[in-house]
Amino acid sequence: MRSRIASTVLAAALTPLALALSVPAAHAAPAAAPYDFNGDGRADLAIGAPGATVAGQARAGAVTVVYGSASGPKTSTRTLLTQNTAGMPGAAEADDAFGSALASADLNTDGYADLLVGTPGEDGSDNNDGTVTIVWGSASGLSGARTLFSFFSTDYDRYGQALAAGDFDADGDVDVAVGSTGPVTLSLVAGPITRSSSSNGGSGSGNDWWASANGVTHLSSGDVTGDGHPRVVLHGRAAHDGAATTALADMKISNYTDWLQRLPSGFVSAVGDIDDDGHADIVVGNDRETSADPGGTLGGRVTVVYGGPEGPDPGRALLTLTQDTAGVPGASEKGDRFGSDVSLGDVNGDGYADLAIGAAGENGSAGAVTVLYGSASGLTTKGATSYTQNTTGVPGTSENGDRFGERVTLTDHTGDHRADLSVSAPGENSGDGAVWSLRSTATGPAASGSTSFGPGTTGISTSGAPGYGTALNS
Ligand SMILES: [Ca+2]
Ligand SMILES: [Ca+2]
Ligand SMILES: [Ca+2]
Ligand SMILES: [Ca+2]
Repeated sequence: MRSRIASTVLAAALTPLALALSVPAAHAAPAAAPYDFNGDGRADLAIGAPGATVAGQARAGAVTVVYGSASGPKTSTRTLLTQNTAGMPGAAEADDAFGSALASADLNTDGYADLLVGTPGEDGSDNNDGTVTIVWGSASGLSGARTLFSFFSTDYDRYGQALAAGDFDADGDVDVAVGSTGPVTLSLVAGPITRSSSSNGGSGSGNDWWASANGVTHLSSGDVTGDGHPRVVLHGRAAHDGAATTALADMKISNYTDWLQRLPSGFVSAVGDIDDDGHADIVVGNDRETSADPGGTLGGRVTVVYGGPEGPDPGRALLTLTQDTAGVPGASEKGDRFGSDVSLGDVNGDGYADLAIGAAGENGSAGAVTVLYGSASGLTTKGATSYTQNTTGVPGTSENGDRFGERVTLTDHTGDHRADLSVSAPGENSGDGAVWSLRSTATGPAASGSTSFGPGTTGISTSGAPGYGTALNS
């Protein structure tokens, strides 16, 4: 079933001549990997605290970036970002919620990854218009910023509540996809985007698949077909019954909303190549109970959709995982929220993407995280491991309401080509929130030697409920 309620398109201003000139010169720096803001080959960790009080303004929001090192994210090297930081557009105001969404790519291809920060509560032409800030990478880390183009401000609110970056229109430069609420719920801002560039156009659309009241609530992307261009996974809630809706879009097509491919429904997703066949695979998390979502499951579930040349591979069965699946640690219990977040990355360095799954509701919302491993035949439960704050070697103690696993990210912070596991618990210490980082070895994330830090360590006020870790590297 295809449907489209509203679709408006701005003509792209890109000319064939500009395209020809965009071929990189021989001396150009190779684009940095996402989140490597200082270009040292180690990805850095960005942590959103949208509930943070800034200069007395409640819930203005803050982001800390902790730089990678040979031993993992190193809190002594960090950058604190708010809308009051010198060089940042705007000002920290109550309920802006700066840091609600994060994404990264080397937008200006200078060898330093750049950071995109969503501020959905920013007031503009009306309340909660929303804005997106680009902060530029450099050899010394993040510094200097600009505001991302926003084409339809009267037609949407909460612009920046979801973000993804990639060459979505397949013209050779990095674009930004932005989720919002209102008649326009998804915008494509066309690259190239540099410190001084003017707009290269873009498009915006809405769709009955995701109700305008909730809009596009989450985005992920990856090369599902193996053709070198990323597809976008969209999440929202359906207009007619509020059910989670998830679809795959090819934004190379101008009327892509007419050609959406429906995916198993959920609220979050990750894209990566679990079986290393050249087609990235899609993992969708749905942490709701059946009473809260028509696609829900007791305790929550995660579904793996294997990629193929046309998108989802029709020759491969969906793999549905719950805590009752044989080989998955734990048991499905009401409110576990298995699938509160998902992340894909090659934890053990064998070439197959591995999967981290948050279960933020486990044990009275103390929370837990499970890691499952990829293989040539797909995701397996062999070696499946769970981590909590009570795991030996992991700092802290599991307490009700911590929500450990609300966000997870598999990112190589040490530069050894193994993705390390970072986990947030936004409920830690009555809503202060905190983040844990576990270095990966050939046998997976090591609890021994793992570290933890919270807002106070990185310069953020613990007034109110900052919710440190509400967003992490995506
Ligand atoms: Ca780095
Ligand atoms: Ca850059
Ligand atoms: Ca694959
Ligand atoms: Ca692996």
